[in-house]
Amino acid sequence: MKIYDYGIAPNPRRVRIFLHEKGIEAEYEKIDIRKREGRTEAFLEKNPLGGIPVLELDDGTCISESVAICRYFEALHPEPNLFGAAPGEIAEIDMWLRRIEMYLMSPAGLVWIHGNELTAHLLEQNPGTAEFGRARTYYFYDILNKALEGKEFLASDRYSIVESVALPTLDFITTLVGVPYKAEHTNIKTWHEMMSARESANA
Ligand SMILES: N[C@@H](CCC(=O)N[C@@H](CS)C(=O)NCC(=O)O)C(=O)O
Repeated sequence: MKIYDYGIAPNPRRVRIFLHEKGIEAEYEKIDIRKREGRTEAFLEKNPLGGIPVLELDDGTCISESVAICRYFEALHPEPNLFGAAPGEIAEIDMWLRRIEMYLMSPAGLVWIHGNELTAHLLEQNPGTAEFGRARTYYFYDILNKALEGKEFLASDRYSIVESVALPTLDFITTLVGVPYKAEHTNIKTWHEMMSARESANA
């Protein structure tokens, strides 16, 4: 099996961080998304949406979506458990995964697509959509900051997949997208620094 990957892209990085935390080694093949290699006819056969990461199994089955790929590896290697053990923990982890995806990555994605010069060649940008995305990102930063009050980890009292997903998401949004959290978001800053200091952050 192998994983189609691209170094600085946030979604493939989620999987690399997760696998590092689980102690799993994988084979990677680079798909240069800047050269639109994920949009070739051959790659669209693997993922009709054209994005990476994609996990290709030995029988040719292709699994896309970063969290689904992580879930596959968790099922294959249940320990260390990163998707939750007790029902409440499983649900909290799922809740935060969905929140990070829908209320952080999605609005920040609007800023990336409609407000960044690096994506200007892809479509006719709408500055109003970028502004909407920016406002919604800040709205979620406030919620995230409050949720992290007195907590080391977001969903549980231990490291989980939520951290593997949230770190590259936050790195992407605060750097490439250009929507940094505010100075008052001290809990996000502490969490961000702690997760960035883990060995897996370099995976
Ligand atoms: N929801 C997907 C998002 C996949 C995605 O958008 N990947 C980006 C890289 S971070 C990509 O391949 N962009 C290039 C493209 O879509 O052509 C996931 O979680 O894997």
